[in-house]
Order: sequence, then structure tokens, then C-alpha cells
Amino acid sequence: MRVDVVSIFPEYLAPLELSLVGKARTSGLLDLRVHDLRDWTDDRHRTVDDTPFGGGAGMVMRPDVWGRALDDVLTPEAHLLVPSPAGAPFTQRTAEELAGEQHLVVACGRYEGIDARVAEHYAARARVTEVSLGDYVLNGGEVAALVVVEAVARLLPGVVGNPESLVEESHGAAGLLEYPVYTKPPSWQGHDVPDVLLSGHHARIARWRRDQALRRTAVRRPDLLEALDVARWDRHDLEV
Ligand code: 6GU
Repeated sequence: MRVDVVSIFPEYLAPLELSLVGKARTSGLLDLRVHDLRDWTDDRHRTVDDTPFGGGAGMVMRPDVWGRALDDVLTPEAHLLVPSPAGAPFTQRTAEELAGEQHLVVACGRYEGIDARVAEHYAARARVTEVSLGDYVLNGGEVAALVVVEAVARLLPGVVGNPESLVEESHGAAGLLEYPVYTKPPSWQGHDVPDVLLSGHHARIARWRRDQALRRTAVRRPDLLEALDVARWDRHDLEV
């Protein structure tokens, strides 16, 4: 997969050289290129923003600068992602869909955002999706670019060593939060690992994990439980 990230702070994307994503790049599974938006400015001050029409606080990123950048970076296959607190929620489902793309371009806005004509203009030429990480405000799209690239890259074949790690996780196929996990030592600071996990009883362990996942989800994310397919519940799920 090819990914281009355009930002006025390309150094913000440095963590993508580390860990699994870094390895995916050096092994050739991920062709990730980070660009400085100011390379497409044409004035001495390398200006990327201006005051908003209609008034108000803050600055808006200029469409002409973004236009030159995106004309250079977009390919006919590209899917353009624009991080924004006003975007559609970025979920595991979004990551799964994007993992099937050949080319992603992430346009990181700063200030009050990018002139709205940019998304409108490129929607005629490419798929354009505005994505939000959640209901809070960040200073710009760079952190979202980190999130999107990591969430998508780990779904590419060969990036995660053991593909089984991908199936049983929070927000995975079951639609539940993950159950709690434990390792050695069996007793630490007076806290003991639940006996069932030391029992070697695989069916009981699976039952316990399912119950824990359900309880956690009911307490922390009741919205996820409501969205669950009732047909996939079993009799034991409904016991208290
Ligand atoms: Cl994608 N961008 C910004 N600036 N703020 C956000 C966000 C994105 N998602 C949540 N808050």
C-alpha cells in the first residue's frame, strides 16, 4: 500500500519510522511518504493560511496551496482522507475498508481547518472522506494521521507477525471490548490471577473470558452492546 501524508509539521510523523509501521516500511509492505505542505507555497514567507471570509477567530488553510500539493500527490486510485473534528467517526470498520485501498493520501489541516472548496473539488476526482478520532478537539490532523496509518497498516497482510492477534481483539468480530489479560507472576502485590485461568480448563476459560468481555462492555460501552446481533448471543450470556 502507498500512503502520502501532507502536513506543515512533517516531523510530527516521525513515530511512523518505529515499531511495526517502521518495519512495514523497510520491508516494502508500506510505501509511506511524508510531505511538507510549504513545499507548494509560492511566496517568500511560505504562507499556507489566511483570515476566514465572514469573519471570526483563527485562520483557514488556503485552497490554492492545498490544490497544488494534492494535484502532485493524488493518483487516479487515491482515496483522500481529511482529518477533522467535523468528520465521520474513524472506527475499526473504517480501518478495515481503508486497508483494501492501493493509495491513501492524508491531508493534515491546522488552525480552523482547510478551505471547504478543497474537499468539494477533489470529490469530483477521487473518493474523499473527512474522518474524526472522537468528540474532542486536537490542534491539527497530524495525530489523526498517526492513528489512521497505524490502524490500517497493522491490517495489511504480513505486517502483524501472528495474524491471530488480529481476530480476538477489542472492536474485533465479536463487537465487544477485550477481556482482561494476565501473565506471570500468578500473585503480585496481593493481587491474584483468577483461578480459572490457571485451571487448564479450556471451555471454562473461554466462558469466563466471554463473560468478562460482556461485563466490561456493559459498564464501559453500553452503546456497543446495544449494537450487538442478538442472534449471536448464547444462553449463558444472559445469566447474571
Ligand atoms: Cl481528525 N482533527 C482535529 N483537529 N481534531 C480532532 C480530530 C481530528 N478528531 C477529533 N478531534
